[in-house]
Amino acid sequence: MVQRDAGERRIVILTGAGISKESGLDTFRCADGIWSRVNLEDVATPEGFSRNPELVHDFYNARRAKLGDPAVVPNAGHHALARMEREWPGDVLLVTQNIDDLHERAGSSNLMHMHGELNKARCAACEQVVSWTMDLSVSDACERCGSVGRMRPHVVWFGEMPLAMDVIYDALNRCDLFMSIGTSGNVYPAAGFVSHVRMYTRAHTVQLNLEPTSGSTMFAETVLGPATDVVPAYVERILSRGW
Ligand code: BV8
Repeated sequence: MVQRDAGERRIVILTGAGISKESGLDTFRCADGIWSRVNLEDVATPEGFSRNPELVHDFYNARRAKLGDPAVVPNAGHHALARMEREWPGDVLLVTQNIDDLHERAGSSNLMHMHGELNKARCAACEQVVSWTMDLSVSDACERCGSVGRMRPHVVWFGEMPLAMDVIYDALNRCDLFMSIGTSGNVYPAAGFVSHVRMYTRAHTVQLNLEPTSGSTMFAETVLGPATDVVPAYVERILSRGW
C-alpha cells in the first residue's frame, strides 16, 4: 500500500469519560459510574429537563463544581494527546464525548466537544451560548434576550443532535488513523465512528481502553490499560515510528 508521507497522514481521536477518570472525574457505566446513581432519563434528556429543571441543574451544577476543584487537572493521557497535536506533522482532530475542559487545559486546540461543554450555558429561547462556570438555575436570565428560566447547560442530551457532526464525518472520511480512547462505545453516533471508518477508508483503527468493550472486535488493534499508561506510550510509538 502506498503510504502518504507523515505530513499528509491524518489522525482522528475519539475520547470518552475513561480518559478523565484518573483526573478524578466519574465515568458513566463503570460499577460506580454516574448512571448507577442517577437515572439518565431524568437528567440527560430534554423531557427530563422540562419535567424537573431544578433536578437537572443540580446534577450539572454538582459536576461543574467538581470540575472547578483545583485537584481536578489534566492527566498524562490528556497531555499525550496535546503532544500528538503539537508534534505530528499531519492533521490531528480530537473529538471528545466529554463535557469537561481537561483536553483544552492540557493544550489540545483542534478539538470538538460533540456532546457540548459543562462550562457553557445556552438560552433555549434565543440559542445564545455563553461561558458559565457558576451554578445555573431556573431564575437565571439570558443576557441577550432577557428570557428568565430558559438557560440550560450547553450539553447534548439523549435525542438531541450532537455538535459538529459535519466536521467530524468529513475528518473520519479522510483519516489514516482512528483512535478510540476511554469510551465504552455505548452511545451513538460516536459508537458508530469505528465502523464508519472501516467501511469508507483504509485507516488503521485502534482502541485504547481499561478493559475490552462490546465493540473491541471492530478495531484492528486494541491496547488495554489505564489511559495514563497506554496513551503516552502509544503516542510515543506513533511519533517515533508511525503505524
Ligand atoms: C442522537 C450528556 C439523533 C452529556 C450524553 C443509533 C444512531 C443514532 C442514535 C442512536 C442510535 N441508537 C440509539 C440512539 C440514541 C442515543 C443512544 O446512543 N442511546 C444509547 C444509550 C443506545 N443517542 C443519542 O440520543 C444521541 N443523539 O443520536 O441524535 C438525532 C437525529 C436527528 C435529530 C435529532 C437527533 C446523543 C448522545 C449524547 C447523549 N449525551 N451525555 C453529559 O451529561 O456528559 S451521553 C454520555 O455517554 C456522555 O456524553 C458520555 O460521554 C457518553 C459516552 O459514555 P463514555 O464516555 O463511553 O463513558 P462510559 O462510562 O460509558 O465508558 C467509559 C469507558 O472508559 C469504559 O469502557 C471504561 O472501561 C473505560 N475506563 C475507565 N477508566 C479508565 C478507562 N479507560 C482508560 N483509562 C481509565 N483509567
